Amino acid sequence: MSLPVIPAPTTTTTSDDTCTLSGDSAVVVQSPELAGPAALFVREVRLDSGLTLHPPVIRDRTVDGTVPPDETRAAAVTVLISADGLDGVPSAAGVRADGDAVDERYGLEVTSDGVRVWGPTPEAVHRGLTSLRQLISAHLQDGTAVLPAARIVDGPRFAWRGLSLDVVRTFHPPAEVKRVIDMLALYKLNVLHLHLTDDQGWRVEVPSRPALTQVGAAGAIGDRPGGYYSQEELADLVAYAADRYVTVVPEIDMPGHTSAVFAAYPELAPAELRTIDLGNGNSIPLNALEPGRPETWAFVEDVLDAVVPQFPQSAYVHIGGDEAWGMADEDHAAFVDQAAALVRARGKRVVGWQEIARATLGPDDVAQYWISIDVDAADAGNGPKPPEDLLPILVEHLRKAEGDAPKALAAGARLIASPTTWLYFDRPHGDASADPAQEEARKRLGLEFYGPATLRDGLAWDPVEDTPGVTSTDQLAGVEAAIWCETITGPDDLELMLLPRLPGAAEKAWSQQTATDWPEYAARLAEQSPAWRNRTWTWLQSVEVSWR
Ligand code: TNX
Repeated sequence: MSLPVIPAPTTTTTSDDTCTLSGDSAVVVQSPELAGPAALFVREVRLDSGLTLHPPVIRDRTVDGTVPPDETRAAAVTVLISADGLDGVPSAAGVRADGDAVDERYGLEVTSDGVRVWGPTPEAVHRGLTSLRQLISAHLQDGTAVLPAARIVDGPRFAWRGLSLDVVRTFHPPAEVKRVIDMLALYKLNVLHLHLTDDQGWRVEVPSRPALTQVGAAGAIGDRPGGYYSQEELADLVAYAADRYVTVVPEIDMPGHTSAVFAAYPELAPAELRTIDLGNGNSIPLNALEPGRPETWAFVEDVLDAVVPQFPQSAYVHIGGDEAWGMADEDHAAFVDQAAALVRARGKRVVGWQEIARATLGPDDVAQYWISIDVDAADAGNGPKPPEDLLPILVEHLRKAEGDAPKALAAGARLIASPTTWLYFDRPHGDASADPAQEEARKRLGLEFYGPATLRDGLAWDPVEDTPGVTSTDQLAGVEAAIWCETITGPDDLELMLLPRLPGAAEKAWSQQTATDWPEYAARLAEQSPAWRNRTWTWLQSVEVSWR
């Protein structure tokens, strides 16, 4: 029997016994460093399901100093540091965004006497408690959770498991970003990649360059409100994420996608500004930061000096590098090389979109593979349909892109798998919604030229098999979904495009089971809806899933 846990655990065995958790149940902490994960677990269970467990007890005293519950009254959840029985679980491939080598493997045992969750590190125990959260939500009825007896041993396939969030095309306020962090945490995703800068806006403070936020943050796409995260707000977001074992990685997109920089500091723009008119009221800028000018590098240094310290957990800085349309190849490569050197000089590692492979990469670098669009289909007009004037530029871009992943690998760099085909959540939903009100939103959301994809389509791939040039898990840093917000106007739109796809991305990033059977997955997915409802998260109520 498979348990309603996403991502699917490495090994699960079940038996006929049950264990009942109720408001009388406590969490018993066997070593003090687990007090944090235990307290977080109790808070999250309450938000997921309404079930209020007793505050955690460190053996015989409560963490917050109040009177301990009578431990004999009800089954308890015991958490402990131990590597018992975890030898058979492979260790994670790839690299973590925080640069650490943290063992996330855990065990979870439900017997008629209670629940035991263990792992060699507090983070491992936290991952195990996350599986337990899902079991509780799926089995809760009338205030008690009757859990099936089971033994799970589990660990991640990949170390880097993330979501790239576009906060430029639509500015998502901090409270909404926290909801997204909550979603990541529930599915054992551990990276939030914030796409902080683009043509339409600049969303992070650089005190030495005040116009970036005073001018560059003013707008978004169309007449959507602008905004930026103050240093205090970012510190709060980064800490909120860290408490949930999520690392926030900043992206400063350059040398292209820099119209907001040029609006703030026109002296950094090329002498002659060029754009392609798309004929539909939109245009695509062909302007980039120029590597040959000293003021470009004074600017990049100022930005890195201000931004890097705002993301203390991240071992990486994402330098963008994508779609520097209109820029000569050698200028792009020269720019990326120097930007990367400035990142390394600040003690951080380099990650960028796959186009950075055209510069000089090394084994510590990470290139994010995204362009899985079929170039011949695009060229023949059979595939995705971009605006007509863009087609020649796009086709040239796609042809060059074919060499990126193999080139990065040949340089010893790792890839993050973010293929547009399966992990771009701004692709329209192909499944109809059971809720007629959602059908209007569904038809409006997502970039048309990608074509729609169903939830089932989203599962039918493998990160190793479907990334060009990759033959072993360790060539990947991990897996990251991306959500771009050209069509997304606010929180409801954002959540409708993230859910229910996000757990599917987590399945690919974490689960050791490489083949995913849709009906089996859909049954597990259906069990997620009670928690989503309790958390007031919006999700596409796909007619292909029998939601609870
Ligand atoms: C390409 S993905 C972009 C973004 C767009 C996205 C739309 C990438 C690195 N660049 O600027 O928002 O397509 O899906």
